[in-house]
Amino acid sequence: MRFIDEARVLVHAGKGGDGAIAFLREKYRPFGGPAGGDGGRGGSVIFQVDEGMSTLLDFKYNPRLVARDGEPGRGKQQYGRNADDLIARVPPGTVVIDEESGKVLADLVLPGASAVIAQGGEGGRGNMHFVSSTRRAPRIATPGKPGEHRWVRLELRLVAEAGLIGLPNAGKSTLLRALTAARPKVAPYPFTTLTPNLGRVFVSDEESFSLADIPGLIEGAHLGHGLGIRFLRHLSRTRVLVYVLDATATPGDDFEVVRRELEAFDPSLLGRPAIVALNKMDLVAPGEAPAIIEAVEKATHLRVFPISADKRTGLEPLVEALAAQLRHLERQAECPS
Ligand SMILES: Nc1nc2c(ncn2[C@@H]2O[C@H](COP(=O)(O)OP(=O)(O)OP(=O)(O)O)[C@@H](O)[C@H]2O)c(=O)[nH]1
Ligand SMILES: [Mg+2]
Repeated sequence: MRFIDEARVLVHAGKGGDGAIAFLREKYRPFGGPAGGDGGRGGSVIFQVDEGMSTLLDFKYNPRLVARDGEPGRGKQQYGRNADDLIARVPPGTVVIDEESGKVLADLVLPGASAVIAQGGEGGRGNMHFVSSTRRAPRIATPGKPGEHRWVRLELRLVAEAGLIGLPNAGKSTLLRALTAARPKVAPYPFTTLTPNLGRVFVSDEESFSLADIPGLIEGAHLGHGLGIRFLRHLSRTRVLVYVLDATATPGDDFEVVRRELEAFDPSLLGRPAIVALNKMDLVAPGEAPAIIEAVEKATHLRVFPISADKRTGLEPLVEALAAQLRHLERQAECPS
């Protein structure tokens, strides 16, 4: 399935049905009084989270969401039927932005969360409401109100608690495969991963967290080099960053490159809690490992976990540290001091 994380969509709610002008005409009551009913409400356009979805692809094929109009009122005091709302399903993490004002209309994260993005028009009132002592046979009814309509931009920001970032080929996708059931492609060349991938890490029976694999960054990504930096948007909800560094390359320098690109996208990312997964340690001679680890600790000022994503060694302490960090942040969020 194609991963699409941006879309532009027209939302158009239904118009309310018009109120009716009608009079009761019965055999023995030729002028039985005004009996025009109200029009029905127009359908609204509602966006709702569907946990099973992971892309905005549907909206590429169907960029116009038009709800039905309400039915007009009828004689004999009959109301027009309300139109059904149009429910558009979106993946968790979808942000709905009004194109004209740039305002965020909804940020839909939790399963089942929903928001009315275009409100259906109210139905008009039939002439049966306009009777008064001086106006016995009103020929007045009001028209249904138009439905709201607007262009909106949809942006998907993955709901990932932790995110893997690093240069191409560092082993991010290999690590996601080792820790989760996700199956991103792995290959010995840069830019294997072209779109973010999401998986769930199970720490224990009761504890798990979501982990995103973000496509590789290179020097100048903020200038459009490589795949650029737009995928960094998917880090906006992550609470912990994992710098994946290749121990056989120049991990200290690579860290700086990645940091500069993060800063260019959003400086607040630099303040995000982070740890280092120093990868490909299976290729490092045992005698050299301590010096490399120490050098990376010095360069990054972060906790460094030597691992081999490929051989699946050193993963347990890494997962435990991530889980502990997330637990800690959760406690802080619950009782901020
Ligand atoms: N020896 C060894 N090779 C590894 C390890 N982790 C990953 N590799 C290899 O490194 C290459 C790149 O791995 P990927 O997981 O595709 O790297 P990536 O960071 O996802 O790369 P991009 O998607 O291009 O950004 C592949 O050939 C992997 O098999 C490791 O721990 N040890
Ligand atoms: Mg990859």
